[in-house]
Amino acid sequence: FADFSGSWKMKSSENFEELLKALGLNVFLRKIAVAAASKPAVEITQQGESLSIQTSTSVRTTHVSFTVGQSFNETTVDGRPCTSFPKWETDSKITCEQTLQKGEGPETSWMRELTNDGQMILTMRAGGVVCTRVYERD
Ligand code: TDA
Repeated sequence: FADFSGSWKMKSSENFEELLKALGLNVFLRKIAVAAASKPAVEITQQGESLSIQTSTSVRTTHVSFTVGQSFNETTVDGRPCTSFPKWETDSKITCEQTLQKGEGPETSWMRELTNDGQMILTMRAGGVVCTRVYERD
């Protein structure tokens, strides 16, 4: 399997605000989130199929640890508790479907892929909206 380990910085982001809109965030929170999310620092450690991902921004830092093939608890981008199920889509791509623990909302998922040229692509979905963020090693 691919090794996602490393320190990553974001190179480009598409549709992040649209994603937040699909999640129901009001314009005030969206502006704060978009500004914060424009400079994330992502730190990944991986051992075999177990990953630990810390994403730091000025307003929020999240930390998730999971093993591909096993469900785990995390939160959606808008902070709602969900159960996630990560699986290998290819040997360099993890797809993760999320199920809200309570309440209703659009279907959400994320995907992380390591490209041949060493970039990482994070794709996040909410309903029909797809946000794509490209990272390179710091
Ligand atoms: O991994 O590139 C990523 C996604 C980073 C998302 C950062 C979100 C920042 C703040 C969200 C605040 C939501 C407002 C309630």
